[in-house]
Amino acid sequence: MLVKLLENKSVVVTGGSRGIGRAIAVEAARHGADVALNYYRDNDAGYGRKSAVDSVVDEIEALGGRVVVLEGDVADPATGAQLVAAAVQAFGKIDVLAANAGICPFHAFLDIPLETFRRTMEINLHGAFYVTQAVARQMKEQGHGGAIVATSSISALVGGGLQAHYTPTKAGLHSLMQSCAIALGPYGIRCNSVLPGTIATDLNADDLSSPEKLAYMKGRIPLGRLGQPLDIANVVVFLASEMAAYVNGAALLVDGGLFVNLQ
Ligand code: RM4
Repeated sequence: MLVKLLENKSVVVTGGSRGIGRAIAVEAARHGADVALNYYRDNDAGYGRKSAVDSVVDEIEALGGRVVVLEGDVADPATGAQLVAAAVQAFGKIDVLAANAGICPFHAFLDIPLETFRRTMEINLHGAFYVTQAVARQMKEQGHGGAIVATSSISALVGGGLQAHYTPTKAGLHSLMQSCAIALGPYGIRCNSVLPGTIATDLNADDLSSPEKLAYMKGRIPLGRLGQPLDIANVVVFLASEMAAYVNGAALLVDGGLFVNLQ
């Protein structure tokens, strides 16, 4: 019997059509929440005949959850406000934000295209800043607190030779949540980050298509397997729920032991 940890909550998820964001959206619905789901172009039919968005909407509705979908580029400051308006119009409030949207176009440092660097920064960090600010303004106005969880990464703590444009954004998200925990705590708004390790998603499908890279990563993980989006979604649901009522400014590694595994 599932104890529903987000009963009647209104949850906003960015980057919610695939990967970790999709899992967060579905698990929030499984735990009783209504979901406002943002995505951006990420809608190819990776789920059989249906588009990614149609598929996740079906899955949420099959769980009895209400869902509203809004396409928008989080790197556009207006998207955050539009997402808030859509969620409030649909559900009357916002209780939780999963600031999840992110990209990781692996690329060598010395010759990375400027646009690749800029887009990674603008989506992963600036986008999360804009959406967090828009949602926090709504939560403050509502007057009954809330919970914000950013999808940072193990890459906030360690580097990647092909990720010099990416790891700073994840470190930035970790730091953003720490500062927001201070700024928003007086309004009863808790801010925390989840730090996934290597999770099997579209983000790293190309990178891990190399048998050598896949074997290397699995070999470094004491639990002996890559993470799955559900492994992260479960922790986000916890951090968003009243079970984490006194958790504020925290960063939770969810990596199978990858970070601590030196030898
Ligand atoms: C994570 C970590 C993983 C990588 C993904 C794309 O932060 O670096 O190893 O697969 O990003």
